[in-house]
Amino acid sequence: MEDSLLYPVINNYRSDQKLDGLWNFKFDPTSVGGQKGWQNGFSDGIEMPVPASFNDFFTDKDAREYTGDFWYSKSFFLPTYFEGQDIQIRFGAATHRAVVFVNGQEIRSHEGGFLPFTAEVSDAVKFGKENVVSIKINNELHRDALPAGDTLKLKNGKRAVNPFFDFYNYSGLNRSVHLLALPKDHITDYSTTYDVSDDQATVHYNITANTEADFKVNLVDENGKVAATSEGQSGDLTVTNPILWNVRDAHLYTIMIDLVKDGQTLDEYSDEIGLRTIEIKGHEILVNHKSVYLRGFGRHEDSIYAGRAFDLNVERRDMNLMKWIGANSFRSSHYPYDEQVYKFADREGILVIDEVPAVGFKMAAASFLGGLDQSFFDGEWVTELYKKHIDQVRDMIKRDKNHPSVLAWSLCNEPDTSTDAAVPYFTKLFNDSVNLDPEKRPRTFTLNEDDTFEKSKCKQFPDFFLLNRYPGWYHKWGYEISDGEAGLRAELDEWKKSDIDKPVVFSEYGADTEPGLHKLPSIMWSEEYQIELLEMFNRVFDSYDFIRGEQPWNLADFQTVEGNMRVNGNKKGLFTRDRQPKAAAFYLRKRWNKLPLNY
Ligand code: GCB
Repeated sequence: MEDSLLYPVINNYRSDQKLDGLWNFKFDPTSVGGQKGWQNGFSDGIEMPVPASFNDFFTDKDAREYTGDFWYSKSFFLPTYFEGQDIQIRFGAATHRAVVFVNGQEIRSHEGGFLPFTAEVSDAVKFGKENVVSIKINNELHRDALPAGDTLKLKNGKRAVNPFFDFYNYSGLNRSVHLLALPKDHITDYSTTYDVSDDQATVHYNITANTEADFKVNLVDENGKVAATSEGQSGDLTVTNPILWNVRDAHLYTIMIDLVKDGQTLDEYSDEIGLRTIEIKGHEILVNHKSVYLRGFGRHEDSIYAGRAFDLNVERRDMNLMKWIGANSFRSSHYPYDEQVYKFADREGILVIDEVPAVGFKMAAASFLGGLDQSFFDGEWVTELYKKHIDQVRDMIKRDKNHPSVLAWSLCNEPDTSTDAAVPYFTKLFNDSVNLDPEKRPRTFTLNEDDTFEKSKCKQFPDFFLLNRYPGWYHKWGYEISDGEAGLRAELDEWKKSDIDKPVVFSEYGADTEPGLHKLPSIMWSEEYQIELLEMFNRVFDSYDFIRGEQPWNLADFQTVEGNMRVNGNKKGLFTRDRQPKAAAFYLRKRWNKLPLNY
């Protein structure tokens, strides 16, 4: 687990300089970079933008599909006034595993392509001089890693990935790189929990630091007025007549933490938080004790040219589209997104189901793309996989716990839960993660079609259910869609009859739709069929009280591996990949804007 995953800030004690821009880039297909001294930096590579996935910049297929080791290198100047401070380089994401070098010295390695990690480089840097950072990255897929897949060797000697998941293996430095200078004695983390009533809210806080110290804490409202103060490493901040953070009606307070030694402030960290509670009661999802019906999307970080790079412009557009259509939530399918996404959601009052990159834990998913037919959790890779899985759950919760927008943690997408081998795996995962979130937000995973009410052996674990269902598309499609509806109702009748009194959210359903394809009467792939499929699901949702949310797949079209099931990617978006509406978006907008919040 990372020591600190606090998002970088600039103040009197902390400096944050982005190392984004052009880096030098090289493929290393035979893994000889280390022998050739690339850890010392190089200047004979390709100029590669950061943050970005390297893939779609290339015009030749070998480069776009490149699988194996690759390197980035950049020089940076470190001013003498940083001497005596803790110098760190923070990588927002490197897909999927990385080794960091500074001035030739190996600093650390990291596994996991969707979460940040920090290299402590104070002992390796030179002040008042140019320094070189190099990073060796590897983008192979394995069954014992997240997300799961295989790496194949083609007869021509090239490597290729076989992802057990349906999104392109975009690779590289997909998020910003930060050069940080922190005081030697510094705050490493903080967390909050909340009690709220109509006229009072209490923030219980807890701070960690790399030293023994005193702490002063202020809570400041949006007008800059101090709403509460406290002292000590943990304590309470009580606000009378608080303005609560509510869904689509967000209000943020700033928590300002000072680390003090001998009466002198040595560090300060401030962050925006929202005063609100989250609970599951019976089949209701409650925010501030009030029921919320989720409407929104599964999404991807995906756009043209830069692939999976975080792009503030795309995110701004996506947030506007979600507001326009009347969404109040999304799932960060199938990996934790860039921190700035959660900051947006905090400000817009949008709830997030935060998902760890545990996807592809199902051999049927592999066979969808030509794989094997066995239980995923019987595999010899499971012990190693589990270590990485729980490690990334820890880091995700550590990184995102202070966002008011985070509603719940999704610990896996569509695992194979219909076999006995899944039970010990998920028993351990749910036990080991129970205390990670001080707020104890609900934990869940998505269940796919094979994991029906009858077949899943893991229904005891989630605090609420996320169902991914595709009648009308992957089965009972086209003219047979009425049978798809009947099947869905039959399954939901079983849920209803059972003693499971927990909310069910439909976290995926949809139809691939080619924008501009119109047909009367509808056929699959036409804009008309996408609307008919959504209408069918909505009729079903409206018939069952315990369904507490609808998140069709996907907000926008996105890139996948090529194959006979995909025409230039997955087209189940309500919006195109360039974020323009399909006809179904107008249909959904009407429905969602009519539904009350607690529908
Ligand atoms: C799923 C997966 C998602 C796919 C989707 C589809 O069940 O969770 O990653 O993209 O189906 O469209 O096939």
